[in-house]
Amino acid sequence: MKKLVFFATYNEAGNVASMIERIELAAPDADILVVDDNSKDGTLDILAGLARPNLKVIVRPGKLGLGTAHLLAWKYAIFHQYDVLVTMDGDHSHDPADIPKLIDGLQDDVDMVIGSRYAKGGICDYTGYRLRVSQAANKAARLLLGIKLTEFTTSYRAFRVSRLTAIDFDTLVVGGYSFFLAVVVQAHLHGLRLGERPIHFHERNAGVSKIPPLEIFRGMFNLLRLTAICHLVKPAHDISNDQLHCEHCGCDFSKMFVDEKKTSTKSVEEICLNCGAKTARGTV
Ligand SMILES: Nc1nc2c(ncn2[C@@H]2O[C@H](COP(=O)(O)OP(=O)(O)O)[C@@H](O)[C@H]2O)c(=O)[nH]1
Ligand SMILES: [Mg+2]
Repeated sequence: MKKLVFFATYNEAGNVASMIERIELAAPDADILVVDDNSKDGTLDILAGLARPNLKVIVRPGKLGLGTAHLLAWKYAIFHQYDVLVTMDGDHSHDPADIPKLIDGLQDDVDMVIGSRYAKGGICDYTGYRLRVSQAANKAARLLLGIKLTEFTTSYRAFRVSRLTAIDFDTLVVGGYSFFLAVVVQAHLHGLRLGERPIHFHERNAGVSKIPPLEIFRGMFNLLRLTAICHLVKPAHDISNDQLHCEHCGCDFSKMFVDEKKTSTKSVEEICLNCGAKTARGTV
């Protein structure tokens, strides 16, 4: 079984080397992919010094966002024909020792396993306001979406790669951290079997959180939008998740089409998840 473990980095100089060491210990047979958005704190120098055959680093030209970094990792895993993809944060909030447990979860006829802080046996080290917001957001998601999970928002997940293309990637190009909730909803709508395993979620090790202060409002709006989609919208148009070559950066799999709904017309945009190039393709 070919396994890929992925995390995104933006200014994680204090964490990146130890993350890779701990992943190698927990999953010695896995390859590791890091997508960095041109960190300026020395993360890239550290990664360059770690050159090893099982490590691939993709450096994007600037801060293109966490969601598109994850989508690029999905496309990388599909293009390179991995069987299993594990995604996680790069700040030690997610304990790499849990990787085998998440991968094991795929065996019970499950296509996507979420590492849950709120499942029986799970632990979240947040305290006070942040704990209450996180608990409330996940409870609200369960209630409004009607999806029987306890965790919707962490990025710690294992995927059966062959099932990723059942999801319409176009629906996942949403801003900020809303990506992770959108993935659960779209996976559910497109028939993927979802499961959970309890995890211990730790405070980040070094550095600072990159969550913008107003993200909570975007998250609330996104939950309402996804609730409507979940209950009212049937996955409609044909899914095209083809691996498309980007003429700007030369990457063989990073380009995708995104429908932009304008008032009366629908325009299609090409975006590259690797270099950020955007091109309008006209209206349909
Ligand atoms: N490549 C990339 N990584 C990001 C970006 N934003 C956050 N990250 C990484 O995503 C992971 C989670 O971010 P973090 O700030 O810890 O979010 P929090 O744990 O929810 O506070 C960390 O490894 C960050 O370095 C981004 O825009 N681009
Ligand atoms: Mg974090």
